[in-house]
Amino acid sequence: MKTLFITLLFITSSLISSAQIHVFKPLPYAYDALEPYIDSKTVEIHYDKHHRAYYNNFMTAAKSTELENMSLKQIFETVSKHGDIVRNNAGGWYNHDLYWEIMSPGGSNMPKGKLSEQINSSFGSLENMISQMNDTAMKRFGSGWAWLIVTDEGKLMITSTPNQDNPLMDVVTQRGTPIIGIDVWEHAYYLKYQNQRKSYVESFWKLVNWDIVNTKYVDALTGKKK
Ligand code: MN3
Repeated sequence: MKTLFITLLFITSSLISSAQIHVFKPLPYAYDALEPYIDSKTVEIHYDKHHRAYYNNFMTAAKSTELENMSLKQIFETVSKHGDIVRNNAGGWYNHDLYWEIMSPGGSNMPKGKLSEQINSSFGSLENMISQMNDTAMKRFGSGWAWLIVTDEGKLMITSTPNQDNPLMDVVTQRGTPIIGIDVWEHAYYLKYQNQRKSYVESFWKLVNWDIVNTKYVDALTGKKK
């Protein structure tokens, strides 16, 4: 009986530990779904090579450590303690999840409700917000990201981070919850746009799924940070 109990305990605990919380999500559309703004080959390499490598590298670094059972949000809040491999690869994994999620073939709708009001009161208009975010993306020297974030005070703000950092991390100056992220690493656009980062950044807006961004905005306001 005791042996049976121990066996059951072992099976149960191994089932629990195998239910890992860190899962690599499928791309929510086909590789060619973002054409003509982002070409199929770029999406394929970006998702299946770059994005997947960040995830795999993070999983290797996290193996048999406390990171296996921490949410990404918890990891980012203490990322300065976990070293550069975790910072770069957990960042790269999360940032690309957001990037793919907020795009859809041909884009979708416009900002609405409170998000639309906040964009207008913070930036004057949607066009101004987009133009400021494009400027920020252009000014990021080298590799990194431009972000639209919701600050802890519930305000919208445009920021930028180098490499695979993001505004959830304890290492960045302006923290908040990202609801839009533009990847300005050359791997995100070089095959189609070569050195024309500006054309890529402008095209990005044709793909934004505002329904998802709206949801992310509401979630960020209500504290449901991812
Ligand atoms: Mn990238």
